[in-house]
Amino acid sequence: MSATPATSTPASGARHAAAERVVRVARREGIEDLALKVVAGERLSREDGARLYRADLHAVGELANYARERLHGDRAYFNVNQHVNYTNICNKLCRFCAFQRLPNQAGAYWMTPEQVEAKIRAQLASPVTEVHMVAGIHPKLDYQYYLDILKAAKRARPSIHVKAFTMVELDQIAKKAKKPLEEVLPELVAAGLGSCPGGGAEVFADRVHQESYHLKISGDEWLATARKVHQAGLKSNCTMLHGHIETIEERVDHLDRLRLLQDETRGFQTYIPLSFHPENTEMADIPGPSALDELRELAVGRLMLDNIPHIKAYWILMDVPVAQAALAYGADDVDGTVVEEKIYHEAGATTPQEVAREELVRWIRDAGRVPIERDTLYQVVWSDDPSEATLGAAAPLSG
Ligand code: V47
Repeated sequence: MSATPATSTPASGARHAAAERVVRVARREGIEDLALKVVAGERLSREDGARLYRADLHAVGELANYARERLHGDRAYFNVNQHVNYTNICNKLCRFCAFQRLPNQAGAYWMTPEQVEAKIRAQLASPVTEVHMVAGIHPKLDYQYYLDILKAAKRARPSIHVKAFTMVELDQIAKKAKKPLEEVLPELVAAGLGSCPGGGAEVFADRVHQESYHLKISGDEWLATARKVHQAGLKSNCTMLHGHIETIEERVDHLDRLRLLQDETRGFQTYIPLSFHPENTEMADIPGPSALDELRELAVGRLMLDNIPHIKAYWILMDVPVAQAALAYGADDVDGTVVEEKIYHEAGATTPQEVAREELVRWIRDAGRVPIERDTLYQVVWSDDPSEATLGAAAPLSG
């Protein structure tokens, strides 16, 4: 690398110094070639990805932080949201899930549209901008039900953005509608759907699909469904469920397949690595990932997914201090206030089920970042930094 950039401003000087530092640290840990690629904005290969999983964590973290700051500076995003899990009845029997119930099992429930509406009305005093609606695959719910719960959400709070239905739910909804998803999506949008969450992707590899979630759509089907969602003009998130039976190569394959679809559609907003929570699941003998594994997964995600704008450290999954540290390991988003998280708490999560907006702001500030409240599509809702007032949509990807 040259010692000084050709036209030097304080900002370009600082970027250059940061680049020199990450290359130096990477050299010490045997990944200088990867650091030079990242600094030059070159794409990392699958082989590079596998090396990131085996290299020194803190060198990988520094590199991911470099990529994160190049995109987002000191900004860290959060939102004021509310979860509604409209049913826990599910016929997919995923071995990693503690949330699912069979129809006659103790604790099984489904919400009527009126109950969904009441849940959302109950939060009217709080400045919620998003409802996150995901659930099990209840085989008896008909197509009209899904339209009705969207309408119920909008009736309760017309301004709310409804982020609902994973690719797995969308597959079920189209089957119930007896129509192609391409015809169903505009009807869901007309009823109130705003975008889709990233769940249900698990690990795309066929081996993992067969061994831990074989009744659910495959990796190929998840990607094909996401393609249709993006082609319908909707944004979605994407995830990977890590820390169970998958290998490093299967994780890299998963990330690469997300990246290839994103090259095609540009529809993914945010990648969220979901750390496996074993309690009360059929895979309870597996310990699940450590905090260090979680940091690495976020960092590798930032470095491999060079075309996905945001990386989320979902605070519910990890202790708050880990989510704070994650903001220096590639993550730029911590999710939101949540209100009544169920999926991870059934599986042993010990974090609170919700958090006040002011607490999120404090956590982010304590981590040395600038908190930005965003809406679901990353429009700025609030910031205490006056320069953010004109930020608008998500910062563009560079490199
Ligand atoms: O689809 C289920 C996973 C997902 C377990 O898009 C588990 O903003 C770990 O998708 N251990 C649902 N993971 C959660 C989800 C999500 C969460 C937060 C934000 C967004 C977003 C999406 O959770 C499921 C499945 O992949 N899951 N059980 C478990 N025991």
